[in-house]
Amino acid sequence: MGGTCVLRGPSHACRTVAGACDVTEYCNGLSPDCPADGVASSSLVCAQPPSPCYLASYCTGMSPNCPNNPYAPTTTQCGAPRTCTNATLTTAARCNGAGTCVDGQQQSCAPYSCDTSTQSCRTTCQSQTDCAQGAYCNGAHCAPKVANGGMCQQNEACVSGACIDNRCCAGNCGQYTCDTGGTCATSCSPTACSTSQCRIGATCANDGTCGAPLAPGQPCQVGCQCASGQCADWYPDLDGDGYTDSASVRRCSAQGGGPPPNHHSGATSSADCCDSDGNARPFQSSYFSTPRVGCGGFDYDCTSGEQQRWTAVRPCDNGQCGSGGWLVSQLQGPPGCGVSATWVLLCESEEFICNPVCRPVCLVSDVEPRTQECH
Ligand SMILES: [Ca+2]
Ligand SMILES: [Ca+2]
Repeated sequence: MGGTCVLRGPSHACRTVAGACDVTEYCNGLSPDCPADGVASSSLVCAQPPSPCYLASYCTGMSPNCPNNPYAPTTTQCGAPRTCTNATLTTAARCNGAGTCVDGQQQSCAPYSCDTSTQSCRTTCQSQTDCAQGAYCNGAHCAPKVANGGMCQQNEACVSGACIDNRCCAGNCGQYTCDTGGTCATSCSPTACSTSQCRIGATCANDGTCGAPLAPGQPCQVGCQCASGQCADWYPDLDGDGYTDSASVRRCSAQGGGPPPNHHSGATSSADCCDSDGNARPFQSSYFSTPRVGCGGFDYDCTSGEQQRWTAVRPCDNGQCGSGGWLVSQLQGPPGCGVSATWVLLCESEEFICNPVCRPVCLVSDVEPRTQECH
């Protein structure tokens, strides 16, 4: 049976695909032969990257086979991104150039801290928190903190947090200086007259402690201890009664060199016997019923003895009628200084008793409580 062959058209694939980069050839309806074998162009992606550290694979334009996926370069970020916490920067995970993702490395930002807004290490500072622990912001740059004994200009510069007169110190020295080892002095020598133990502006008191310069009237040994700059012998009249002790004392002078308050430049002719009670003084004529303030005793007139104001006794017996006197026996005597007893204002006779001789019977008719006064 004869027949007529018809050439196949473009709807008929005439060669099977042999690879990812092969293309299908179709009959063209003009020739009985399948067109020449062709391959895909080099712009065709033939394999997607199997993991982040590989690149897409492109056809070569010459082979029907898809080449292996190339490795992503080492600049490729693949896993956890870069982070910065406190002062530790963790770099982003990156490809190793051989298809493997490698975790990021940790780096210290010290002496700076992390800038969390950019997840990076700071390179300048504006405040102390811009620096890592153990560093401080010096101008615009972080620097390591200084150990005790080192030089400093601010407290933040010191490990201890205490910059004393430009030296880092173990603590706040108060009025004391800090030595080259960073230790605070704890005592001073009153006559040293230097700032080696007391800080500038402070002076050393007689008890070996540093403090504010001594006020006029405070005990001193040398002028450098005193606010006035002068220490001299003065005679104290602390109670202000006009009489001073016969012995002088070393005291800080007033500003300008004069005597401090309640002191005189020379002893008075009669020495005060109790300079803490203005009522106790030479030639005191009054009597007192309470002991001297600060001194005790009742020698208010500085005569080295306590003289009683009221010495009369009036027992109101044995015929001793009359007025004025302590209601005590002759043997008992008047009460001592400051002691209270009964004072007879009047005892009088209303009758006589005769056995064997006649004498009046005295009766107490008026008394009052009274306290013995002395001076
Ligand atoms: Ca006095
Ligand atoms: Ca006296």
